[in-house]
Amino acid sequence: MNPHVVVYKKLPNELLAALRARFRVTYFEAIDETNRAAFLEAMRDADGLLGASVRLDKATLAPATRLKIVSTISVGYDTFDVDDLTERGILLAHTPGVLTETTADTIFALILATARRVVELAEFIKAGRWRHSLDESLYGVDVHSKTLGFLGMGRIGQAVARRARLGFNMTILYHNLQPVPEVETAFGARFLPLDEVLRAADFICVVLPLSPETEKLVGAREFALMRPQAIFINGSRGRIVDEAALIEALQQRKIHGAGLDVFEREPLPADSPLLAMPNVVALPHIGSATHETRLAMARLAVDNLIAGLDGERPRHLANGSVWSNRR
Ligand code: 8YV
Repeated sequence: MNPHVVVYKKLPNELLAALRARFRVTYFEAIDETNRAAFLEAMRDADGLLGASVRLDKATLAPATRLKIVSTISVGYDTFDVDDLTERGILLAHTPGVLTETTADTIFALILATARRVVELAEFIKAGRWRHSLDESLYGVDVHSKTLGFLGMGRIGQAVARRARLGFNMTILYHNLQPVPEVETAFGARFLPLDEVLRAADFICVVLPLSPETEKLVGAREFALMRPQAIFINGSRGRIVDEAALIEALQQRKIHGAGLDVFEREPLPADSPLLAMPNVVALPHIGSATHETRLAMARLAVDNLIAGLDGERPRHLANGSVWSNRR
């Protein structure tokens, strides 16, 4: 019998057809309270899973006793218990690389939009309030030639640093697990302790994966170290930030503003104080959300899944030791 694949995120028709030509496919365009029970039932005899944005922890996947590979349409894999999948010998494939530039574009859009009050002033015109030339009460702050401090310096951080240095002549500071010589050579970036980056930067940009080590990394202590004119940018995972501390820092004007594409809870509740602050630009996790990039991610995730079920090594594994141990 053909392997059983459960898909839990909407796929382009061409990719769904490619899966159906090879496997028995149970297809869900998205998971919600109306179909979650059916999804969990279908997983019980799944050989492969393909999707994104649904938390599939150890307890949820325990009944999936036939599972050989999980292929997530995302670079992040914090929605899984990687240690459990590894212990069970289940491959976890993901989609790094194809979304790097698009996500870096989103992050730089947040930097510009927050600094120059783009959303607030666009609404200003729409509300018919533009009646004379602007005075300083509506001025933004410059981005060019300012100092951008990174928390993290992986693929996406390096792509943002390239935009900042080569496009906007910004000074690059960063804190990371280890120094990244290529960004120091290419962009004059300086590796510093976390607190020094927070103290010195005009913009602080979080580009870290979510892990037990990074969860709540940025809280009240860290916001207190930032400059009052600092703008905080998060384009990675909301739970890296203590969101209550961020709200308090903004309300007490300990920082100047925030550009956020991710939140502790997603979707962000409509009554979040963040949505009532004019100095906050909030986006609904659009990091990689372009037609071109989401298609490329889906294609890569399907290729990873097919490889894993065909007994070949998927291109991008989050737990490569599972493959190595099989050899
Ligand atoms: C989307 C992301 O959340 O790739 C990631 O880790 O956060 C974003 O690209 C993901 O693609 C799920 O739709």
